[in-house]
Amino acid sequence: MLNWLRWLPENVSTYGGDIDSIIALIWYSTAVWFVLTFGTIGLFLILYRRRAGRPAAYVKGERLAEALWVLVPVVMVLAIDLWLDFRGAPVWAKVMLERPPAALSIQVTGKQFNWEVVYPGPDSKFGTADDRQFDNELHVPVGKPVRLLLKSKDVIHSFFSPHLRLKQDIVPGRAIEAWFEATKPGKYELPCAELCGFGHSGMKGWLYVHPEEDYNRWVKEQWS
Ligand SMILES: [Cu+2]
Repeated sequence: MLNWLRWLPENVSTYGGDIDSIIALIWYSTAVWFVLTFGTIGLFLILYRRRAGRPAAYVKGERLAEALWVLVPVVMVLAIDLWLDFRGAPVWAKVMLERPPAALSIQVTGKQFNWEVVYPGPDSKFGTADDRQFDNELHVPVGKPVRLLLKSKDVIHSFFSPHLRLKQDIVPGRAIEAWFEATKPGKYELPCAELCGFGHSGMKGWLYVHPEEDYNRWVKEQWS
């Protein structure tokens, strides 16, 4: 990844690179636009400052020139916007629309101020006796597409994994799907990204990405 995007947390998701390229594009175009705009303002401040012997200009208005000062930047901003849409659409499709068949489904329920993580167990069905719940711990195998069913017991929360580049709002009364495939084993933070009450800042869990063998061992331990 580009050097000056290193302030982002390490990407450990299959689609993270696509997300980062869009972040970079927005970042660059905004930075260039910022420099252009404030550069022009600064330049004009210096060029047209008050100077001894130079009388103030009496401007009656020039319709065409004034219109162009508005219309040219409008066209430029519009072009940048359309370019971002054009580049962003395939990434949106990859992350939101084209979900690969999942190796496992996990239900994550947000509540003030915890993540309740429910596994369907060996029968792969939720709501049966072999379901198991873990608070604030999400265990997954590396290199496998994982489907998340996101729910809330009370208010709006937001499931956020900076390392997976996955952030999805959770709305009470709805079950919202999300997916990811982790590329590197490790322990990663899972904060809530929607101000949800007085305990919001402490609402976080951990994502444990295991090598496949370790994950299978963990499953065996839990459902022995
Ligand atoms: Cu929350």
